[in-house]
Amino acid sequence: MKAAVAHQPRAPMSIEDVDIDLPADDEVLVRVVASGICHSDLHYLNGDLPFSGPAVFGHEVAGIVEAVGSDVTTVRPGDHVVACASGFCGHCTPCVSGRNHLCADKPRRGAESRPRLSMRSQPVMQGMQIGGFAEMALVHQNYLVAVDRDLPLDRAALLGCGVVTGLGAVINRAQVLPGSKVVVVGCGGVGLNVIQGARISGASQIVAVDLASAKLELARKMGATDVVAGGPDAVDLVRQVTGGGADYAFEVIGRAETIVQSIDMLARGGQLTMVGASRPDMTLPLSAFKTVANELRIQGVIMGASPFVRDIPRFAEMYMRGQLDLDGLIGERISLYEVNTAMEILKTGLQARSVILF
Ligand code: CND
Ligand code: ZN
Repeated sequence: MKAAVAHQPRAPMSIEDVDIDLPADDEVLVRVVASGICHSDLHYLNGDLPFSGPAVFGHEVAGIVEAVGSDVTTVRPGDHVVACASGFCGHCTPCVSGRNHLCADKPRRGAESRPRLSMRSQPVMQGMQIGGFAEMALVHQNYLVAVDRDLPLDRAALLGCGVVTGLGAVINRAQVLPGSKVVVVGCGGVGLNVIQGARISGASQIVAVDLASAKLELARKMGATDVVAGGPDAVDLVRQVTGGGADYAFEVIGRAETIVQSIDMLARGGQLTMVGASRPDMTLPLSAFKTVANELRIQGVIMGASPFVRDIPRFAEMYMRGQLDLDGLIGERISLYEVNTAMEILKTGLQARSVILF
């Protein structure tokens, strides 16, 4: 099968033939129909996060089940499915505590087993155990959920990361209350879904902050009531429009400067949720005094703290009922051969999600 193969950081991926194994007992072979391009893949390709090539990235995937292993009970051939990086074992303490996004024993093939992906008999790393920049993906059944066949698969793909991460951060982690004031710093594929989550939760004011004016326009379409240009003046402007700061801030970029800005945008008693991924060695200058005196709450969230097998079908239904906008999240539909150009566009921040169609 054809796949976009990353051999090293800071170099373009190349479209090559990659061998994919048959499903093991608990695995599912998916014919990929759509694969979204998330900034988390760019963090690896940029060299912010380590990987050793060759590797196939791509984790925002929707497709059709082609074949299943003998122990697979959750999906059948022909089912439409969405993959999610929050694969879970179902047995560890986080899983049995209802937090399977924090699974401590994520299912994977061990080093002693044949690799799922290979090239010229050498193993190929499968990004986030999904490897979605490819015609086929071989994944553990607990990385998949079936969705309604009426849901278009290009939009379904977005549910697997950008939507679950953004909506989940608001609904599952921050638990934004109706009538509150929310600021969202960074309005990309994930941030736009934080805005939608705030709208759905009944926030009375949603302030979007981004460097790109095109993103701010899109943010308004997703529910932002006010927009503020990113940069050094953003904190003062947000404090002005909110009349003293937001009840909830979401940082959806992963940069120290914007995290500090997001904290400074909070009203007393406010809560920051950090969504953006950063380099493992990045630290923050945090005022301990202000954090205590203003009773600030600062937390992280991974994959929207989402029990995705529950949430993805729910979010799909919200789309079908017109409560969630997925159509406006797609900036462009591309072929696998345009994946490097799409990564370059992602770096500029000018466009919403690019989705590869197979
Ligand atoms: P994307 O690149 O689409 O969006 C980032 C946005 O931030 C763009 O619109 C930029 O214009 C904007 N931006 C950049 N710098 C600034 C600035 N200084 N001030 C204001 N706006 C700025 O990225 P994405 O939406 O795909 O992902 C966003 C982050 O979320 C990224 O770090 C990704 O890795 C992370 C993420 C986290 C999780 C999780 O589970 N916590 C899951 N998926 C993605
Ligand atoms: Zn992602």
